[in-house]
Amino acid sequence: MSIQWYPGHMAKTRKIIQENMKLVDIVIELVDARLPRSSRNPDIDALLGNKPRILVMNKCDIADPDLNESWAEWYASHNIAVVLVDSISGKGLNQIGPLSRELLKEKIERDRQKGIVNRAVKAMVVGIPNVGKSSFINKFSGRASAKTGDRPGVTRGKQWIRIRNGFELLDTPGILWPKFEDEEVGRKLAYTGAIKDEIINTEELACNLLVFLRDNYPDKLMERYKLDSVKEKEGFELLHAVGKKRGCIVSGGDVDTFRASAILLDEFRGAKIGRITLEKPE
Ligand SMILES: Nc1nc2c(ncn2[C@@H]2O[C@H](COP(=O)(O)OP(=O)(O)OP(=O)(O)O)[C@@H](O)[C@H]2O)c(=O)[nH]1
Ligand SMILES: [Mg+2]
Repeated sequence: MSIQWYPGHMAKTRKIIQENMKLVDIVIELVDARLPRSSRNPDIDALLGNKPRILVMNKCDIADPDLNESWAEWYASHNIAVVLVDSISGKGLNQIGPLSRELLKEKIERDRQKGIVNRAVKAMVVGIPNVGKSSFINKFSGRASAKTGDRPGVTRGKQWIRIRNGFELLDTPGILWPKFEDEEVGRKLAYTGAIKDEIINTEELACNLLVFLRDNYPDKLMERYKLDSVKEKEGFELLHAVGKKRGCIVSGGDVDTFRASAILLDEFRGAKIGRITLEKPE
């Protein structure tokens, strides 16, 4: 997969995140619940150091409910505070306040001894492209959120969003990069739309996705495309079958596999095939 981030760009992003991190009490790391491992930045742990963190499994509404639970347990067992969130409906967002105060209880207690109470929790959101950072910030902050403006002496012109539940959010999220070098990771990211289609071979991608669905969610695949059987069928065969069912036929009667691929990927991304998670915890 020929996807490259320029090292200079990566270094710059890292520097921005590191600078912003000094200004916040807690980091809210968003991952895609359909890809709880591959949608994480591999250097995130080193980048965050000891900074308190909440891991938000976003888009939980379109991920496999059973695997949502398994992943949440997996993260909890690795001492990472985790919340399942749907940033469209807002589900799960109400857990973030109490969880943050729990994680920050020592700091809150130190503040209290100094006579400071009810100080807003300063947070920043980080995550890879398309994971839902903007949606999360909008929903979490509420429509009527007000920018608190520049804070002289604290930041160089950074904007904070003060929100009703005792938080101040940095209004620009930290954009992290996923681990593109690993072909399997790249493919999974592409299934979800986190990588632009123009730079990938969509037919190859669709075939790979069909093989994954055949092996992991055969019933959903059969149901969606009214297929009698998917067992032992190769990816391209499945793509043909999907194309046929969807009337992707070119003159001469051949299946337009390019169009079929676009349909499949589109329907996968829109969760029309069902709630699917692309990886399991170890
Ligand atoms: N079903 C579902 N869709 C979501 C959720 N959160 C975000 N989305 C969708 O995911 C897509 C990307 O969301 P954004 O909020 O733009 O993501 P982002 O991380 O800000 O993306 P960049 O700014 O490109 O880095 C949009 O189509 C959102 O509607 C969620 O919790 N559930
Ligand atoms: Mg955004």
